[in-house]
Amino acid sequence: MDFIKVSKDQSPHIALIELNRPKEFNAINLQLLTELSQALKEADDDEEIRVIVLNGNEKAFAAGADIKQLADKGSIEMMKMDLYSIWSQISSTKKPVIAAVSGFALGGGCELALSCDMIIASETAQFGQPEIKIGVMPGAGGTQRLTKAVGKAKAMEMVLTGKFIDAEEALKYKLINKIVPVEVYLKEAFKLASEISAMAPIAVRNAKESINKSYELGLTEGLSFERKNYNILYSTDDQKEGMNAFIEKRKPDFKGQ
Ligand code: CO8
Repeated sequence: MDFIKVSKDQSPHIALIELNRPKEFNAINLQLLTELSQALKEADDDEEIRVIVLNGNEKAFAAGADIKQLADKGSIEMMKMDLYSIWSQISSTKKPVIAAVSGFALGGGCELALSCDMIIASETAQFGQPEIKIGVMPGAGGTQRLTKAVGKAKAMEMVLTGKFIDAEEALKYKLINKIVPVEVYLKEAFKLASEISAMAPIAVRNAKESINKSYELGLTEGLSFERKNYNILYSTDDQKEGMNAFIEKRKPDFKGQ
């Protein structure tokens, strides 16, 4: 892979996926998007991996889609490129994905962070949907996920003016989980990933799926979905291990079975 780095050696159950196009502020071109989708699929299919951390670099998580690649495109070409089906791999990843965001998360970069399950931000992080300034609008979930995260008024302001918000404002609007100094933002994302990776993987997966369903279903259907995902956990070894470990006053050893 040219634009994506994957490492699994920091922790036995955590995959670190990093965008690696630093000169262009990690602008997302078709190749980067394809490689990212492939890396996420591989980590999702890897039995050893329980949590994925997605990182850019200190200056930029990603400055959006590669404007130079899109500038001369027509609507039919955009349809044929079908970036959306590649993009959908990102949001359909079953394992938790934590975005470690420092510097710019703009346009498709902000949408990429929003497609993750949690965001740990450095104090230099800036989030924005500046597409309006270049004659378009968000096209990878920005009008939907951003609105659900920050509410209509702030989403309208961000999307219609293209103005960025800093980490403090992002925290105030519940877009992110935590702000930490830039020197430790990746370490902090790993800390969170590590906590989650100690839990029962199938329970984590079902819980993530159920929370995401709350965006799509009404309360009655959502509760019914949750109940099915809950009941099914009673056929896992990890449920027996977790409950017995509590009763026996010891730490559970979850196997993902
Ligand atoms: N695309 C291509 N190149 C970029 C991008 C980008 N998004 N962002 C930065 N670069 C390049 C610059 O062209 C420049 O290259 P060069 O050195 O060859 O001239 C280099 O990175 C450094 O950039 P700057 O000189 O501009 O650096 P500054 O520090 O002055 O500014 C910014 C940094 C603020 C990040 C600025 O570069 C910027 O505003 N970038 C564009 C941000 C933007 O508009 N993003 C939205 C893009 S559109 C989009 O994301 C639509 C998503 C739809 C996805 C659909 C998929 C399914």
